[in-house]
Amino acid sequence: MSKWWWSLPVLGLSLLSPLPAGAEDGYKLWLRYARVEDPVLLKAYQAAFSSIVVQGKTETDQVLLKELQQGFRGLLGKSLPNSDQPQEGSLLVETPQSSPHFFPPQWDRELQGMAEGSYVIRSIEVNGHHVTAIASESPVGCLYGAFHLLRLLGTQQPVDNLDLSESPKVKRRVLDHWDNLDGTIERGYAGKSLWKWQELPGQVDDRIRDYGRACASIGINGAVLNNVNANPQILTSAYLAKAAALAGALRPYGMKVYLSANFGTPKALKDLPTADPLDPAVAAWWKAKADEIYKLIPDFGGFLVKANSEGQPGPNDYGRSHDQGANMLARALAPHGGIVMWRAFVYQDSVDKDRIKRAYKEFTPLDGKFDPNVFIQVKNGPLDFQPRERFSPLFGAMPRTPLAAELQVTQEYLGHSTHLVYLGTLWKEFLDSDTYAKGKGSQVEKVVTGELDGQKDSLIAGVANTGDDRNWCGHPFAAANWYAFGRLAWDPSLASEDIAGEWTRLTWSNDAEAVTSIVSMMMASREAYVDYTCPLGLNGVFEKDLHYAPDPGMVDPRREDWSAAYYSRADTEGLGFDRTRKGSDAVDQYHKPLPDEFNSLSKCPEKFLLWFHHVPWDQKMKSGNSFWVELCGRYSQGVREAGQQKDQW
Ligand code: BDP
Repeated sequence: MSKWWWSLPVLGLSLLSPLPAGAEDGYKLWLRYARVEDPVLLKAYQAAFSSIVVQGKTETDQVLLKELQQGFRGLLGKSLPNSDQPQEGSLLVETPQSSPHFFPPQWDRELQGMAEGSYVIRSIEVNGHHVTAIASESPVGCLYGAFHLLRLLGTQQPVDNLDLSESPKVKRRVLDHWDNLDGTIERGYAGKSLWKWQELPGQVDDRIRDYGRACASIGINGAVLNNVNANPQILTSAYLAKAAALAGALRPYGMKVYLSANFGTPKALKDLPTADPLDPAVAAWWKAKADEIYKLIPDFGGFLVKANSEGQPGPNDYGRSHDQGANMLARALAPHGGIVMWRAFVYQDSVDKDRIKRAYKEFTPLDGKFDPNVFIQVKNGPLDFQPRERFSPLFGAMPRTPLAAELQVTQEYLGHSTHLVYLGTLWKEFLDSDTYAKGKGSQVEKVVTGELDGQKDSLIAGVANTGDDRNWCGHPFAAANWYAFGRLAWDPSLASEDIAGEWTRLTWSNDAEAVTSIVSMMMASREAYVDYTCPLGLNGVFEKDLHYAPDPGMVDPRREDWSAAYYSRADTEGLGFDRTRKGSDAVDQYHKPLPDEFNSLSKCPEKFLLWFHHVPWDQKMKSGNSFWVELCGRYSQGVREAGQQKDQW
C-alpha cells in the first residue's frame, strides 16, 4: 500500500522547534526551577521563606537539601541557608528520627498508618515562628515532599496556609528499561542506554543521579535496568557488580533496582545442563544467585521475567507451568524480601486462533497458584501497546493474584519520538475502565492499587522512554509521558489534564496563553494520532518490525499474528476483527454487562468498533454516514487536528 498520506501529519509536527525557549536544551526536564514570573507572587514567596532546617544526615537528606537550595535559588533568586533551629520563615524538613524535638506526636501517629513514602506539608508555628514543615516517617518521604513544595512554587500555587497530606496509592512505581548490555535500547527512540555498562562499576556517570532526581520528583521508586529479552550475562558476577554500582547511585533517591532475568540462565551460562524449575539443582542455583545478589544489593527489588514469549525460554520448555516457574524464582527471593514480576505477554498460537484471547486462557486457570511475592504483570491491552485497545480482560479476572499493570511510555506504536502524543489520556482511559469484576465501580485502577481484592502489594510498570539524548526522551514532549507515568503511578486518580498542566508550567511557562495552548495540544494529541493511524478501533496495523507507520495490508511471513492483515481483516464485505459470539468470542472474556455491550454492533462504542466487529463497508454509523465515509472522515480529521496543533504551537 502506498504510504504517501502518512507523511502529512509528520510534516506538520516536525515543524515544532526541537528546543525549549532560550538556550535551554531540555536536559533539565520539568526541574528547570525558572524564576517565578509573577512579581507579586515572587515577593510573597521570597518573604515566606528564610532558611531551611534539615537535621537528618542520611544521603537522602543531603540530596533533598541540595535540591531545595537549587530550587529556591532558581525559583526565588534567593539562597536559603541551612540552619539548625527554626526561625520565622524556616522550611523545616523532619522525620521522627532526625527531629525528635520538633516532630508533633500526632503527626507521627497519622503518618505511621500511611503507605511508605507518605508525607505532610503544613504551615505551622514552632517556638512562636511561622514555619513550613515537610514531615514523613522516612527521608525519602521528605524528599517527595520537597519536590511537591517545589512543584507548588514552580506552578505558582499559594503556599501560605498549607495543609497537605500525600500518600502513594501504588506501592511500587517502576520504570522498565528495555536496555541491552551493548548500549542499544529495544524500542528506544532517544539515543543509547543511560547505563554505561563498560564504565561500571568503577565509574558512575553523573547523569545517573539526575535520572534519580527526575524519577524521585514524580515518585518513581524502582527501575528494572535491562531488557525483558534478557541477556543471561546480566546475572554474572561482573554485571551484578555493575548493577550494584547503579543501585548505590539511585538509592539516595529512594529507587530500588530490579533486573530482568532470563529463565534459561543456569543453562545458558553453562552452569547446569537444564533450567527445569522442578530440578532441585536449578532451584539451588537460583537460590545461590539470589544470595549473591543481596550481598551486593541488600535492597534489590527482584526479577522481571518474560518466559515462553517470543522465543524466550520458560517453564513450558520442560513441560512445566507458569506458576511452577515463577514460584521457583519467588522462593529464591522471598527470604530477602524480593518479588517476581512474571509477564503475561504470552500468545502461543496453539491456545486460541485469536491472539488477544491467549494470555487470559493461559493465566486465569492459575489464579491462586502463585506465591505471595509473585506479580503477574499485564500490559494495559490484550494485544500489544496499540494506540487504542480495550483493557486486558485479565484485570478483574485473577482476584487471588496481585496484578501489575505494564504501560509503555516509549512510543513504539505511537510515533516514536517524532509525533506529539501525550499518553496521559490513553492511560486514564485504561485506569478508569470498569471491569465490573465485583459489579459496577470495579475500575482497573482499583485492581492495580490492590483495593478491589485486598492485595497488600501493588505495582505499576512503565516501559521507559529515556536514553542518552541530551533532552532524555528524544523530544521535549516525550518527556511529558515520563512525567505523566510517574504522577499516575503515584495516584492513578489524577486527571490527565491536570498532569499536562503541571508539566507544561514546569517545563515551558506559567503564561496563561501558553498553558492553554500547549495543554489543549496535548489533550487532543492521542485522539488525533488514533484518527490518522487506526481510527474506530482498527488495530495491529503497523508496519513490520519498526512499528512506525501504519501498513494495514502487511503480511509477515514469520507469523500470521504479526501480520497487519490478520488484524485488519479487510475484505470485500468490510473491515475489522469479528470478536463477537459469532466470531472469536473474545467479548465473553469480560464481566457482565460488558460482553453484551461489545457483542452488539449498535451498542459497542464506536471507538472500539473494529476491535470487536467486522463492520460492513455500507454500515450506517451514528453520524448517519456509511462506515466507509466515516472511516475516511476520521483519517482526515486526524490530519486536520495535527495541522491545528502546528498553528497552536
Ligand atoms: C513488543 C515489542 C518487543 C518486545 C515485546 C515485549 O515489539 O520489542 O520485546 O513487546 O513486550 O511490543 O516483550
